[in-house]
Amino acid sequence: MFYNGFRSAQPNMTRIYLDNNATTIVDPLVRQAMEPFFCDQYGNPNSLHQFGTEVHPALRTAMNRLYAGINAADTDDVIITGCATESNNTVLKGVWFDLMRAGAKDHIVTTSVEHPCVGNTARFLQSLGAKVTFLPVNHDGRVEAQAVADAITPRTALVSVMWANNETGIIFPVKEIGEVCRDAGVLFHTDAVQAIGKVPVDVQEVPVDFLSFSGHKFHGPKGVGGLFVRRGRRLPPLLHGGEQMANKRAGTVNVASVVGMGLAMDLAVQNLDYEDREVRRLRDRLEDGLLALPDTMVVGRRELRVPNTVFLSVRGVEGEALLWDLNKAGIAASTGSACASESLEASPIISAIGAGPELSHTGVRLSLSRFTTEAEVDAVIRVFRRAVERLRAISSAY
Ligand code: 7TS
Repeated sequence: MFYNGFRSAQPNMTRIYLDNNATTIVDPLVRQAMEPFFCDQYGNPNSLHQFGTEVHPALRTAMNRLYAGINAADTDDVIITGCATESNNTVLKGVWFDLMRAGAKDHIVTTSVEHPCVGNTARFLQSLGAKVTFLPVNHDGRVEAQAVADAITPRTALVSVMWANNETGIIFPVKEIGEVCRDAGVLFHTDAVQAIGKVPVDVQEVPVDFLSFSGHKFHGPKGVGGLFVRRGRRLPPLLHGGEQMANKRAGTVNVASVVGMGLAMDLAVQNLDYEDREVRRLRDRLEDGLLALPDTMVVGRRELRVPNTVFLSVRGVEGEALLWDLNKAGIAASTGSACASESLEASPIISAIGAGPELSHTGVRLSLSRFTTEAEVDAVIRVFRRAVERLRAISSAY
C-alpha cells in the first residue's frame, strides 16, 4: 500500500525527507489522476463545448471528496483557492470588509503562533484600524478556550485559531473554542493546514464557520488550497473577476490540481488509522532515539500533538548548524516554518513555553509522513546523534 518505488532512481544517494510539515511528496496515485488534465482534457470547465464539459465529472468527484473529507454538508461551500495563504487572507480580509470596516465590530482574536499568513494579515488589518488580540500560548504550547472566552468583547467579529501548530504539531482545543465562539455569536475560523490527514477533521463536530486547508500538505499538489464556508456565512471574495466558484473566488479553476487535491484528501482520510498507529509509532521511535541524547527537550506532550511531528531542542547546538549537518548526510528537516527559515530569530513557540533563551535557538522540527520508513527513522537517529556530538564538541556554549 505504501510506495517506495519512486526512490529507486537514486539508489546510492541518501535522501530522507523529514520535513513533511513544509510540504509532502505527491502521492503517485494523485499524480497519475492529474495527468489527463494537462494535455488531453485541458478544457476550461466554464466553456460550454465538449472540451469544457468533459472535465466536469472529474471535478465533481474531486469536490465530493473534499466535502466528504471534512464532513461538510452539500449546502456548505468548499471554495478552491490557490493555497492556504489565500484561504486565510480571504477569511480575515473578508470579515474585515463585510463586518468590521464600517460596522460596530472592530476586533479580531488570534494567537501569537499562527502561520504568518494569518499573523501578518491580522497585522495588516491592524494598520487599517482593526484591533487585534494575539493570545500567547501557555506552558503546554496551547491556547485554551477560556483564554479565548476572556478575550472576546462585544466588538469582536472573528476568532482565528489554528487546528494544529506547524512548528510543534500541538493540537489546539478547536471544538471548545468553536463552542465559545458560537455561544458568543462570534465567527470562528481555523487554519487546519497541519491537521488534515493527521487527525480527523469534522466540521459537524467542531463548530467552525471557516476552515482552511492546503493540498500540498497531504500528498496533493502545490498551489491549490481550500476554504470551507459554513452555509449562510457571508464572505466577500478576495479575488473579484469572473463567475467561477459561484462568484466566491474568481479565476479559472485549476482542474488538474483540484482533481489531485480531491484524491489526496480521500487517501488522507483512508490513511488516518495508519497515521495514528504507524506514523505515530515511527515518530515516537524517532523521538525516543533522540531524547536518549543528554540535554534534549521535546516541545509539547505527545498526547497533545499530531502523530507526525517532533520539535526538539538540543542544548548547546544551533538549530541551523544541526540542519546543515543533517542536510550533508541527505536528511531534510527544518528549524520550524520554512517561511521563516531565513531569519535567525529565537523560536517564538519555544520562548512561549518558557524554555529560556538558551534553548530557543536550538529547535529542530522533524515531520514524518505515511511514506516514512523505519529504516529511515533509524538512520536519522544515528546521523542526528553523531551530528550533535560533533557540534557540542566544538561549541563554546556547551
Ligand atoms: N498555515 C499553516 C499552519 C502552515 O503550516 C502553512 C505552511 C500555511 C498555512 C501556508 O500554506 P500554503 O498553502 O499557503 O503554502 N507552513 C509551512 C511550514 O511550516 N514550513 O513551511 C511551510
